[in-house]
Amino acid sequence: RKVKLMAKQTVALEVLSYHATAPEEEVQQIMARTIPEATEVHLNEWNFDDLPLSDMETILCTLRIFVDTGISESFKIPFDVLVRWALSVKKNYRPVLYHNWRHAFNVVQTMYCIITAGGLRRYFSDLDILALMTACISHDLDHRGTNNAFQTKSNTALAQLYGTSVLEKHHFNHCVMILQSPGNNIFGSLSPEEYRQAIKMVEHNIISTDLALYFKKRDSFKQLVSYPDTDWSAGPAKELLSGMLMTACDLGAICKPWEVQQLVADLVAQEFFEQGDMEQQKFGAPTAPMFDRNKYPELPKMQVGFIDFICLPLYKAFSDFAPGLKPLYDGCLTNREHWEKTLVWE
Ligand code: 5BB
Ligand code: ZN
Repeated sequence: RKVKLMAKQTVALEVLSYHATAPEEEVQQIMARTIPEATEVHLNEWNFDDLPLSDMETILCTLRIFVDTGISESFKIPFDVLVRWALSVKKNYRPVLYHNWRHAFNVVQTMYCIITAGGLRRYFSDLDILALMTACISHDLDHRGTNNAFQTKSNTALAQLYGTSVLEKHHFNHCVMILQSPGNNIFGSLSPEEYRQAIKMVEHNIISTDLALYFKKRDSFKQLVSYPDTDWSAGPAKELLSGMLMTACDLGAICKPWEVQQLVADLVAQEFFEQGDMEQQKFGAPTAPMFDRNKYPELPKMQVGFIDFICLPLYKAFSDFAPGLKPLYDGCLTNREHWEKTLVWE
C-alpha cells in the first residue's frame, strides 16, 4: 500500500509541478489600456468571432466580461489581480491546434451571450456567474491535444493519477493552482463559505465538460425541462443547468457562421490527426477514423454525425428551455445543411 501511495505521489509531482504565472510587464501593459465596451467588440453577439482579435484584445474582452456581469465589483476583485489571473490562464494553455486559449476564450464569450442575449441571467446568483465564467475560461487548462481515451491507453501520468474524467480533473486542478498563485486569486475577497461554494461549483462545471457524462445529463435535463414546476435557480436543477450550459458553450463552434465552423472543424481535425499519428507510432494504428489522416474526406460525414447525435439534441433541449437560446439551434442546423451539401457520395 505504501509503495502504491508513493508511486501516486511521484506521478502527482510529475503532473503538478509545472505551471507559470504572468510576467509583471504584461500585467502593466494591459492595465494601461482601456477595456472596450461589450457592444463595440460584439461580445454580446452569437456570431462573435475571435479571429480578427490580437491576444491582448482577447484579454481585454475577458476583463470586460468580468466587469460587465458585475462579478468583478460584487466580489471586490482588485483590477490588477483580475488582469494577472486572466494573463496567467492564457499562459497555461498550450499552443495545440484546437484546445488552446482561443477555444477557452470562445467558450467564456458564448456563456456571456447566453446570460445576456439569451436571457438566462435571472436563474443565477452573482456567485454562480463567477463560478461559471471562471470554469469556462479554465475548463481546458494545460490540454495536450490528446483525449481521455489516449491518456488511458497510453497510461500517461494523468491517467494514473485520476482514472476517470482524467483531463477534466487535471484542468480543474490547474485552475485551482493558478488561483492559489500569489497575486492571482480572484476569489481572494470571498468569505470562507463563499470560497468553498465557488470552488465546488467550478469543479462541477469543469468536470461537466467531459463528453462521457453528457448523455446522462441530457436525459435528466430533458426530463426537467418537460416538467413545468422545475425551480432552476436552486439545488440539483441549477447544477444540471450549469453543467449542460458548459457543454453548450464548449461545443459552441458548431453554431457559428459557416465560414468560422469550417475553419474550426479543420483545427479539430488536425489536432485529432496529430493524436492519430502518435497512436500510429505507439500502437500501430489510429484508434478511430476521426484520428486517421487518410479519412479526411470523411470529415463532412463525421460532422453530420456529431451534429445529429450530440449537438442538435443539446441545442434543441436548450431552445425548448429558453427561446432566447434558439439562435444556437438555428446556427447548428444551418451548419448541418452546409456539411450535408459537401458530403461525398459513395
Ligand atoms: C464524438 C464523441 N467521441 C467520443 C467519439 C466521436 N464523436 S463524433 O463521432 O461525434 C465526432 C465529433 C467525430 C469527429 C469529430 O470531429 C472531426 C473533426 C467530432 C467533433 N468533435 N467535431 C467538432 O467540430 C467538435 Br467542436 C468536436 C468536439 C471536440 C472536442 C471533444 C473533446 C473530447 C475530449 C475528451
Ligand atoms: Zn473545451
